[in-house]
Amino acid sequence: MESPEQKVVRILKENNIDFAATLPCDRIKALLPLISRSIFSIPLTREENGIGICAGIYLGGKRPVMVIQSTGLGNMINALGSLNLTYGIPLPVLASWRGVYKESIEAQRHLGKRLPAILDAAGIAFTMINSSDELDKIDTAIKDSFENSRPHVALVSPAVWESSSSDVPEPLEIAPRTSEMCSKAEIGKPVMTRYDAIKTLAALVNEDIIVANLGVPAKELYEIRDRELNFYMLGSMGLASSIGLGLALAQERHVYVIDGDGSLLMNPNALTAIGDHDNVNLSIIAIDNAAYGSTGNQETCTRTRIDLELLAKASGIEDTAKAHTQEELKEALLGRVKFIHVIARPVYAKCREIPMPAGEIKQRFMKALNPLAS
Ligand SMILES: Cc1ncc(C[n+]2csc(CCOP(=O)(O)OP(=O)(O)O)c2C)c(N)n1
Repeated sequence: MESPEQKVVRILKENNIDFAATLPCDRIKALLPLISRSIFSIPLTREENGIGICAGIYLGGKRPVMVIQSTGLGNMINALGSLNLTYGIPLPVLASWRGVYKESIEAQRHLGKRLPAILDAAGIAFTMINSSDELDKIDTAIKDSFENSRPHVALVSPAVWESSSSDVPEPLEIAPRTSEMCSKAEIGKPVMTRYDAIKTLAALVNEDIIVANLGVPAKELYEIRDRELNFYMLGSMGLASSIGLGLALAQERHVYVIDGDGSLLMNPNALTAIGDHDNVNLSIIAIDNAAYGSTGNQETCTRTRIDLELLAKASGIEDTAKAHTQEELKEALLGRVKFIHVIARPVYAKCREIPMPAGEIKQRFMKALNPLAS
């Protein structure tokens, strides 16, 4: 007889899910290995980062799902609102719903019991699944998400898995390995501006994708060279490189991401996720002006302490470079270096707003990427 876990995997497969971004919950420890055996799985380190990766996967023409613990929804609300709901990007989320059914962990209860009200207030569609008899509702939730281009959360009660075997899968063997990091970096006085760096990139791309970070970077790219293969972020700070990773995983063009020091420091999980995926067709251009430039140049800790290139290396990204000049940046871009640390001057530029609503940015981009899709 089909177990509840097997039924969930069958529903995911029947809905042509290509990628599953996951973060564990004890209640779904039998489900997760079953999913990863038949669907390309991306282990997450923070759920919000999964929103960016899954958005990139969808924009790249593939179908993602997220499988997480319901507590993670608390880490996702801004991104669900400012990315998925703003652009109309689908995302089915299977959330192991903690805090409400036979819950022994006190810390789960506060958020868990309020989740339906929180999702409702945030305008996020959700379905409660209280027993294994209701698992077909997952199918309906996934279809709703893709047909209506919106996130849809299935809150799956632990009651669903009560009849399942509680055997814990054997842990993977840990292979011995050597890690080595030897690096001395000089960060000189900045000469380039972010505008110079974006101009250098925009002059080099042809069939490549550019994902531009929110705020001034997106507006500068629009002004320098608007093109259909530019994806302009309007919100979801911290997720530019995550969207880039999802795009690189889902399709074959090279993806350049214009990211910023403030944004990368908000979500360094993006770097560990990229470091976890070898050979992706992705270059992160981390424009480090040592400031939250778009909000008035408030300083970030790259001014004195943190070297983003070393952070990238420590996150597992081996192919890195620093660029102080447009010539150095050009060389790194042509070499498709994975992480390019651009040392830039903070300039508080006033740029006009991008005169395109989010839905149009998405549609134009997806059409250019896959002209045959409807
Ligand atoms: C969660 C969240 N916090 C704060 C902001 C406000 N905000 C928008 S852009 C930005 C600065 C981004 O700085 P950085 O990534 O360094 O890029 P820069 O503007 O310097 O190019 C901030 C703080 C936001 N949009 N979202």
